[in-house]
Amino acid sequence: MKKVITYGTFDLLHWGHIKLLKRAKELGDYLVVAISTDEFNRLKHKEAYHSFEHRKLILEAIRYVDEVIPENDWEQKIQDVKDHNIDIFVMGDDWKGEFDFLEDYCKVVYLPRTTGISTTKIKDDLR
Ligand code: C2G
Repeated sequence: MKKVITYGTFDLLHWGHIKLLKRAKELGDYLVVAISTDEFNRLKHKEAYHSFEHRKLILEAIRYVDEVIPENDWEQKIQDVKDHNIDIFVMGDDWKGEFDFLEDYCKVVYLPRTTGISTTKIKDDLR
């Protein structure tokens, strides 16, 4: 079984997130999503509208997602890859290069980010 992992806040879930999760799942058989906790979002200077618990509930309802774990800090990725026997790490290419250190532990794939949508755009448009 080929296991894939990806990380993110996934706030105000939109079709760009879904396209990322769909493509990530297509790279393997099992997709783990590490969702940033509210505390870690503060470290990322991000303010999520939905709480961690609610973002977790939403992600767990997505057909492409097999497991959701918390992302508490920047340092946990290597341990996550080991603990979950991950074969492929996936992120949108706005992060290209940032996680190449994981290549010692698993395949690293950056997927093209979906243009025309973002949580920030949603907030701005609604304002
Ligand atoms: N994404 C995308 N297209 C968009 C918006 C987001 O492909 N229009 C992707 C991002 O590239 C990322 C994932 O969806 O791979 C989640 O996006 P965010 O919730 O914004 O994640 P981010 O805050 O970048 O957190 O340790 C890594 C961080 O937790 C990543």
